[in-house]
Amino acid sequence: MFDQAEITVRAGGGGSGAVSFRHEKFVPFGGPDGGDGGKGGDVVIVADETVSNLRTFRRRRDYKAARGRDGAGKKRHGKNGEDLVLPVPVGTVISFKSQIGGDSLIADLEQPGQPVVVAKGGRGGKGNTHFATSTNQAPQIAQQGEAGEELAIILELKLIADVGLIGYPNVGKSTLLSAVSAAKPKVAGYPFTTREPVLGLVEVGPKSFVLAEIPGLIEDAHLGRGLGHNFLRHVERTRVLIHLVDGSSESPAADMAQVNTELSLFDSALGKKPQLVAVNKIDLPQVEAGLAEIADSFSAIGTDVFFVSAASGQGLTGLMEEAMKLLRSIPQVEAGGIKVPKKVFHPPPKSAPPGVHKEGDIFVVTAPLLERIITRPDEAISGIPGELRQQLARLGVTKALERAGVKPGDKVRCGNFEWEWP
Ligand SMILES: Nc1nc2c(ncn2[C@@H]2O[C@H](COP(=O)(O)OP(=O)(O)OP(=O)(O)O)[C@@H](O)[C@H]2O)c(=O)[nH]1
Ligand SMILES: [Mg+2]
Repeated sequence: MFDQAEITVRAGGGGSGAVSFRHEKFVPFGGPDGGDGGKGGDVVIVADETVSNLRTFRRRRDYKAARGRDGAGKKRHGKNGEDLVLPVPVGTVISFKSQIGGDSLIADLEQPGQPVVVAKGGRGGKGNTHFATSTNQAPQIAQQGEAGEELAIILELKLIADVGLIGYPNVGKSTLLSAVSAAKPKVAGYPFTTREPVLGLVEVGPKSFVLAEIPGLIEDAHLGRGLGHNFLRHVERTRVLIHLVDGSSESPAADMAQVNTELSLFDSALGKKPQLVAVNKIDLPQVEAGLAEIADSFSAIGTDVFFVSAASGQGLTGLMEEAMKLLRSIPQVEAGGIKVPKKVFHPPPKSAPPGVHKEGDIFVVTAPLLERIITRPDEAISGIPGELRQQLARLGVTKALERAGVKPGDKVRCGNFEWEWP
């Protein structure tokens, strides 16, 4: 009963900062005026009521937001990359697929309009204006844009049950669910056969609703007895309850009252949810014989009841039609129009201290932060500019190279920048 898709989302990278200098008529040595790069677009997933399934995401798996534009001279800031917004059905659960294995929950989009940023765009690089110091008025370096976050995620559409099927263990909930839907929960003559909620789609004419069997509730379920407590949360999401009682029990009305007490003790709002009460197993001779008495005991407490047999199917159509009617009388979106703040999910950082390895005679440095420092592309670099040396020391690259045994005259490479070790 799950609709699922696995996709890769990539936020836009930041634009690069510019290396540029003022060229003014009467100013022979203009200062640096390289603008910053724009921020990359985020990938945002939004719960959208007009989307009903995840089919689109099984067809196309890669999603990429726009990159930020590069900065330019005259301190012009690069344009920010546009966000990529992916609409998914309300009720979609998003989890992060970790390379190490195991998934972790990113978001549970339960409310229409609820957004979550699943991949954050990279920040724009700083232009060379930021690198000017009192001793270096003409910085030749700027910063490249930061890479956008990239991750593999799993989208799962949980069917949200409209109607909850509750009642004591063994009253016939699974039998009823399999009689009215295609669900196939296990049926057995002992309590707690069903240990997790089971969902089924019930069709009533051209309409349908999702019915969920809530595992057996017993006295003190709210204190954690039986299986009830964990599953009361599922009841919270439903809009209508069908409360099934066993007609062959000693006192069906007392059973119903007991389960309702449990519901209210857990959460008073649950006890107030609209309920349809149905007495089951009326096909049994002893139940049939006592029907009038059962009817009296319910009317004494002011409760209308349906009489059904999950086994023979008697009365089930009427019960489902009534549930549909009740559902339609309750507004679907109670939380409509609520503004939910956008949450941002950050995958675990990949940052690591700078690494050095040798490729032939060349010392190759892997240091994302250093790779982001760029030099003026039109300037041939002889040796290593003093300003870059400072950055090397600051980022721990100098130490890493020395540890790797670099000697003056050796070739060093980082990203697409190569120079000779002084
Ligand atoms: N005669 C008769 N027996 C029924 C009827 N409905 C269910 N039963 C029987 O009652 C027993 C329990 O049925 P289930 O459908 O497993 O009951 P449940 O409420 O899902 O039980 P748990 O999941 O264990 O809480 C089984 O032996 C069923 O065959 C019915 O309408 N008539
Ligand atoms: Mg069951």
